[in-house]
Amino acid sequence: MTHERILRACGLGPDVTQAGDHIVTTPVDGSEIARLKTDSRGEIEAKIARGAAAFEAWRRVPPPRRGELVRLLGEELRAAKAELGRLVTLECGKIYQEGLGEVQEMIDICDFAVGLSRQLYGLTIASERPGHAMREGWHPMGLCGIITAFNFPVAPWSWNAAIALVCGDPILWKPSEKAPLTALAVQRLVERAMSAFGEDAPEGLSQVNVAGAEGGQALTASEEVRIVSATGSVAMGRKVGQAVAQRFGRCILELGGNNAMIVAPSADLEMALRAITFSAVGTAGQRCTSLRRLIVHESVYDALIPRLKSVYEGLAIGDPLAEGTLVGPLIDAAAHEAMHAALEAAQAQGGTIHGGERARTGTPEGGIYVHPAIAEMPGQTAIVCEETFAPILYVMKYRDLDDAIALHNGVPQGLSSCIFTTDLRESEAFLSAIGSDCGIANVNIGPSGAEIGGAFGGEKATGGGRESGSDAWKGYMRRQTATVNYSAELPLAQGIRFDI
Ligand code: UN1
Repeated sequence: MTHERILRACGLGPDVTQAGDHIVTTPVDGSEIARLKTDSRGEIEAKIARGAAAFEAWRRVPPPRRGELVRLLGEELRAAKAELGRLVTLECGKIYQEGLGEVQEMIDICDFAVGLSRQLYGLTIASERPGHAMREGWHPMGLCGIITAFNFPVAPWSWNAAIALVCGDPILWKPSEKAPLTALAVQRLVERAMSAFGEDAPEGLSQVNVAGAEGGQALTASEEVRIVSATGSVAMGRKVGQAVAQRFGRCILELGGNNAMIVAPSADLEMALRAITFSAVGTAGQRCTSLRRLIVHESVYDALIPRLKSVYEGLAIGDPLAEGTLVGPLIDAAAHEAMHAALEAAQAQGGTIHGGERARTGTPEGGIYVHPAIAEMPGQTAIVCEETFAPILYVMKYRDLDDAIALHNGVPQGLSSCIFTTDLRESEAFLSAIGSDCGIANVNIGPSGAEIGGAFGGEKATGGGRESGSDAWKGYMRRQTATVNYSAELPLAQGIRFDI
């Protein structure tokens, strides 16, 4: 299928793709696929004002009715799964299976949010005063700005959007400059869902702002944007976090990861091998949950690492739209430079590198395809503590589990983690208060590929935010504690006497 047909199948004709001068290229072959119109600062301000106005109407709509809009969006996504999955692949280079998986995450979170729309539960609390009732309730918060990254161009939007919408918050999306087409395609689906829904979906309820960094800055600066949920680098998150904290806005940050797996002596190595490969080379190592560090017990190192190297040698690298490909391209030349620099640093720090070079046979001209790299390291050197958004797996040995956990936690980031073991003592220790310090901790599965039902996010430099399932919805609402006195007396709390 030509690039143009993939775009058209998602409703993106020349009226959209040839409307301006922001050039979008595909990492598949480096070719230009669109020239988009970008929003000026004034247009972004106008969108913020429209979103804030939409809040006035949307917060009045009962939550289960708001859920109906998200149900309709889920239906649109189901119908468009194949086309949208293909566009995800075209725009960010992940293989088609993963493109489909990303759209499935969107469908799943819509289903979750529909149920949630009837379950925004509060609490009743025992009051210490006679004839008083105390309760805690949740109210809509306001306009929610959503900043997304190129590597997951649509799913993280949906984790925020589906939940924010049922919580009563309008949404304004600033997609990555590298992946705005998927955002425009999704916005079309939202608009279809809105017209099927009826007139109680206000204009401005869901908007997209195609812009560079200034688009994100407008969201972080405006008092009207009550919540800013941002996915991206630690450097970006630091700026967003500070700007939003300055005005006492709320931030939900999902930043970098430097995810590790501990392979213990009792591990099922067959399973570990598959999990390592999927999580280290999937999305060409460009997931925030990608496996970047492998901490292997010295007793199984020689049974595992040579096999891993031979699996790596046989990986199908190439066109991500082609059936059977497992590793697609890097997003751009800058990603390749970062990978190259990291491998040079790893070597200088005592590492032995396998793979990492350009893959030129059987790969589309113009794209940047690499052989995923394994770097056997003498220890957790400086470069291992950095997140390089590329398929580099640093491998280290350990002898004692406490040391392995210390190594595991000894990096700035705290997103996802896992252990392969069949020893209950080890797995429980890993999940305990003295185990993994990450937001996500798994046993006998890799660190990537989380389901939407759990809260997604991590600690330390990962930013501390939680999105998606569990009670992450509370981040999109304001909490209200209410006390009602139904007696004819006015007793004060704490037994204070204040007679007038
Ligand atoms: C990301 O890379 O920003 O857990 C998100 C996973 C996916 C989401 C990754 N469900 O790997």
